[in-house]
Amino acid sequence: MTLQLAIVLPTLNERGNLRPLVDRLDAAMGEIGWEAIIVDDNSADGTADEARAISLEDPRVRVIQRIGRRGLASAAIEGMCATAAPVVAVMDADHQHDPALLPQMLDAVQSGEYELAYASRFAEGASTEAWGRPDRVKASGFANSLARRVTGVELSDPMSGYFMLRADILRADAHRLSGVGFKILLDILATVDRPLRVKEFPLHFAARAEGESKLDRTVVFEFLVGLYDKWLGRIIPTRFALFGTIGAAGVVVHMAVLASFLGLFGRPFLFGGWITAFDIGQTVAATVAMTFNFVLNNALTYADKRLSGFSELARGWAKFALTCSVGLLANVGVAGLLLRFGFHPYPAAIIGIAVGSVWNFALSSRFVWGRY
Ligand SMILES: Nc1nc2c(ncn2[C@@H]2O[C@H](COP(=O)(O)OP(=O)(O)O)[C@@H](O)[C@H]2O)c(=O)[nH]1
Ligand SMILES: [Mg+2]
Repeated sequence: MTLQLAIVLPTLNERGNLRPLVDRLDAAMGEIGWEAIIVDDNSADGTADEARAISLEDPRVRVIQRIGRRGLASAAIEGMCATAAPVVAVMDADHQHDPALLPQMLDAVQSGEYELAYASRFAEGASTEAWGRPDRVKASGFANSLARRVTGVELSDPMSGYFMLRADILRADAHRLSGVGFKILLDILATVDRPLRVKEFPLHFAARAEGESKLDRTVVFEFLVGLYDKWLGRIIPTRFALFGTIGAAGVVVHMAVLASFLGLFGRPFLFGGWITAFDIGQTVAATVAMTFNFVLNNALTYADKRLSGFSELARGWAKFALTCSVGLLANVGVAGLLLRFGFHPYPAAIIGIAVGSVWNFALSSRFVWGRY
């Protein structure tokens, strides 16, 4: 049987879902030659071990276990580049995507009439009732029309995670994909220079079988991040833009906390004047603002590499605090130096802030949300 289709299954803690999914793939594919590539980001629940156990019995199932890496988009890209199959598909491993659509999607792509097929939760005939997540409904008409503008293709569900395309098209542009965020379909369509011929299949979107969703940024937010990344991401990288915006909000939080602290305790000098209420207020405000930044960056900027659980969060917070305190020194040092070279205080302060932010970003992306 010749290999016709590779099904890429990015996984993060999907151990219990794998065996039943492989059975369903087997049943759905019938006589078609296929392989499944499980791309696991070193899940704590032993998903990769389970995948290897399945692979021993059924060599059509292959495993890529990534160490110290995170992210759905990059996992999907690596999986799609790790096969010789002429057509590649990506789907969730949590049973939300019905494998029964695979043969029809493959027909559409193999016929040559279409270059890409995808399953839409919002096409005519699709349903999402079984999903049970009314909070995560379809992107707005506005978002969809923006998607049309960047991709040149009419899509009812540009955020779909279930699609299939010719492998050569993917490989030709794989190096230009951003890999940021989760919505790789949109990324592919926006990156390929011409509008692809796309066939849409209505999907009956199911509730996930086991485990929990990792991707709970809102659809609209996700979408805006994707668009920003395409348009301006090359000038100011997307993550840095998010990080900087959150940092600016952090300054507002800092000022608000400081103001309320001084409002409450502004009068008395403490410890004979050595440590003032202002010093304490400034420390409290900085701690609150830094924690605020940590929480928001963890939820948004690094949603795809999110830290979770008490010990991971505590360690992340401590590393973030350390990074920021060094960033603060750099900020003050640079600003002070510029002042001495005759800069006006405000531009000096702004350059100091910029240097501090770049430092914070570079270090935290590596040591807080990076490898390990
Ligand atoms: N390799 C890898 N897979 C991921 C990551 N985040 C999510 N996934 C997998 O991607 C698929 C979609 O994620 P899911 O949590 O179901 O998102 P939702 O369907 O939008 O709720 C699932 O199979 C997840 O296990 C990641 O960082 N790395
Ligand atoms: Mg899912």
